[in-house]
Amino acid sequence: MTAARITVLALTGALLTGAASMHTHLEKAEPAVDGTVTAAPTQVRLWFSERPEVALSGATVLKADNSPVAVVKLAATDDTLSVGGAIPVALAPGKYVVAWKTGSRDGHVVRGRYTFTFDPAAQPTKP
Ligand SMILES: [Cu+2]
Repeated sequence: MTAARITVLALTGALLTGAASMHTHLEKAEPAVDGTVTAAPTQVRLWFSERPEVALSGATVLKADNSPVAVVKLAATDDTLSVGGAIPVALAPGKYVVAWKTGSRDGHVVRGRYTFTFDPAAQPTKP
C-alpha cells in the first residue's frame, strides 16, 4: 500500500467520523442496553445526545433471530432528550433486540439497535 493511499484512507475515516459525530446518538435506554431485566418490560424509552425528532422516531422489538415481535410508537416524554412508548404485547422470557430510529437536527434519520434479555430467574443487577 502506498503512502498516498494510506493518506486517502485516513482522510476518509476522519470525514466519516466527523459526519457521524454531528448526528444524535443513543445515550441510555430502558430496558438498558445489553441489560437483563427480571420482569417483562412494558415500555421502551430512549435517551439521545440531542433532542430527538419525535415524528421520525420509532422502534421495533425483535427476537434474537430478527423476527419482529412488536412495533413501539415513540412519543415525547417529560424529558426533551427522551422518547418512549408502550410495548403492545406481553414479552415472553428471552433475548430481544430493540431496533430504533430517530431524526437528527439536520433532518437525517439515525438508526441503531441494541439487545436486552428478559430472564425472570436472573439475579437482579445493580445499575
Ligand atoms: Cu446528517
